[in-house]
Amino acid sequence: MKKQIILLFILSKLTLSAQFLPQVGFGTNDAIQKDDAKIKAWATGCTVVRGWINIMNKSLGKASFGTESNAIGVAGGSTLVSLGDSGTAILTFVKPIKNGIGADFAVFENAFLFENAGLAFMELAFVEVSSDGNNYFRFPSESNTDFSSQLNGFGYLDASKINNLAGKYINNYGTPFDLEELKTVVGLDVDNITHVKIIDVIGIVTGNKSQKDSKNQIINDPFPTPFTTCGFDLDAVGVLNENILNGISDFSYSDDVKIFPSLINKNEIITINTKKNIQKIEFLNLMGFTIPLDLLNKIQNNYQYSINENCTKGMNFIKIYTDNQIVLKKIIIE
Ligand SMILES: [Ca+2]
Ligand SMILES: [Ca+2]
Repeated sequence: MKKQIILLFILSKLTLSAQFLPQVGFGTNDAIQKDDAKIKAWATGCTVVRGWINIMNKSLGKASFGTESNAIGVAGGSTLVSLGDSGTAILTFVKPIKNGIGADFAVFENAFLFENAGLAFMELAFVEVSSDGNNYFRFPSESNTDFSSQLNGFGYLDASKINNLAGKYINNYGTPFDLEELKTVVGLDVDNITHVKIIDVIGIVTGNKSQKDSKNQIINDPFPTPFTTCGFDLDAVGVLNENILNGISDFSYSDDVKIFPSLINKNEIITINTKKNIQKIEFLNLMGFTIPLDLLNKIQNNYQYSINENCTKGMNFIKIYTDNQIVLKKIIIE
């Protein structure tokens, strides 16, 4: 009898804890399909700091699958970048994200369904935003998945127990985030979000590497996943609400980075003059399509790059990454 009561108690607790929207295909949900017309833009820049294949056994090294460019542009499942245990990705955009009606951006992972129970193999990530590129603020997350025993590397999760963690929905369906939830945060301008940071949830349920949601519950996520593809597999970040008044014109203004000529033909050379250290530059068109450009020459403060065949004609941008700033400069290709 006692056993039955305990079982009933556990069952009712499990039912109560399934309080969030279910997986795509298993009832009303708020997933953003990748072709949804509400998506106005996609991330145009991505910087990844890889995490470990197994944070408890660092001799295995770090995740290595995919490249940063795989997280740029439209969602589509086949091109991904794996973050590894506790790995991070920072996404940037041509125009800042603003707090409009409903969800403001969506994060796409490659989770897939397990049989027919609404469960899916997914890997989760915390999501943070910044309006200055320095100070990041985390969305309050909840994971009601039981954490009394570790989900192994092939474990399945129930989306209805998860809220505000990226990776909740299956591939081609983004997990939405609404900046309204962060509008009272001091130091954050929710109408001018320039950076979105994705942080792999390690997922281990015991020891000092376990991580908690904003309700102080340990997050159970498949662990270990000892492959080069381990950790959160970032596919894309789509923007639903853009701040069309800000962005390009603001970014373009930087007196200490000069570019010439601003009118150029393909296969000609552009020069960027700056005292700053340039880490890399990319060609960027208005559709958010980017091409990394190779440094040909550096003479004192002049960095020279060739505009290659793949660069599109018309008005475009050169995105310049310095040590502490990203600068966009307009160029016209004839
Ligand atoms: Ca909103
Ligand atoms: Ca993980």
